[in-house]
Amino acid sequence: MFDKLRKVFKNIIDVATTRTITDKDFEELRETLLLELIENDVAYQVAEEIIEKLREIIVGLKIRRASGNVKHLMLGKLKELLLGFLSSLEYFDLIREARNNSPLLVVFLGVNGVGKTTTIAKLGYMFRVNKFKTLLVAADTFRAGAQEQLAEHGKKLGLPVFTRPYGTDPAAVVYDSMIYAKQNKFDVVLVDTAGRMHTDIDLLEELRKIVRVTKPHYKILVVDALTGNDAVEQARVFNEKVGVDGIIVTKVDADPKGGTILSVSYEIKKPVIYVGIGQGYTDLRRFDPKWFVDKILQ
Ligand SMILES: Nc1nc2c(ncn2[C@@H]2O[C@H](COP(=O)(O)OP(=O)(O)O)[C@@H](O)[C@H]2O)c(=O)[nH]1
Ligand SMILES: [Mg+2]
Repeated sequence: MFDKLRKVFKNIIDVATTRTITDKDFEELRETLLLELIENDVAYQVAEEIIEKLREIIVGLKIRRASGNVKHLMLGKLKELLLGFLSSLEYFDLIREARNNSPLLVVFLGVNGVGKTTTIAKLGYMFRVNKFKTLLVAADTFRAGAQEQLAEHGKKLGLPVFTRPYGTDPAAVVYDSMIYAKQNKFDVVLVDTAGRMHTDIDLLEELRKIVRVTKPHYKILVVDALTGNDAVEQARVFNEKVGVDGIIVTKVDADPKGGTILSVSYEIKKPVIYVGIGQGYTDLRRFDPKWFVDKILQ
């Protein structure tokens, strides 16, 4: 996980702690550093900001004999720098929200293949473990097999799955599912929506309608860590056209880079709330900025 980005930071720490870097030296490092960050899915603007702050940290840093101290000092400052991108965003916890709203309605957005259905199943498992009565809703009434896929997870997890015939207006499906959930005293309703391309106007309109009609407590965007810039673009479009409250980044276990997490939240100023770290039901982790930054600067 994040090996490549870790290496970028390790290199810069090594350079800055073995000799004193002047402004001119830094200018020479700058281009390479920018490219390395971008190659690791760090969005351009984020990379530029990181580099500017790095300059402040390392230019003129006096290297004394006790270089261990310099290294320690630099690590602390870098940690602060990276945390600055993440910790200013207002984090929320779906478990706590489920205690405050009954039933809690959460709609998941995202393009095909990012891991949306799997993530909903993982969250269903998490809620079940925490003793919340949970309903999964198949609001993708378009793609053949979409309902069956969710139903299969429901069966394995022992969670009911609300469906309506293919072709039904997804907004009506979600609306009806909330009536059903209230009647049957569910605590949490998790809605799987159709994932086509984020450039698909019809899909975006369909999602807007779900939001307009059912007023979910949270709209969560699911993106794939491995898609880098694409994930950032998806975040921008979904946030602009539908609205996004929080982000889940999947496939982090298979991501050698690491920049996607920094970049998506920077782009839309919304927090990453969970990360997917595998294909099993327990492979979901509450996102903790400190965990992320520690992994990058290990
Ligand atoms: N390694 C890994 N694979 C994942 C993760 N989340 C989902 N996947 C896989 O991604 C693929 C697509 O998942 P799916 O939930 O069907 O995507 P959807 O089209 O967005 O609903 C499946 O093979 C999942 O097992 C994750 O966190 N890590
Ligand atoms: Mg799906």
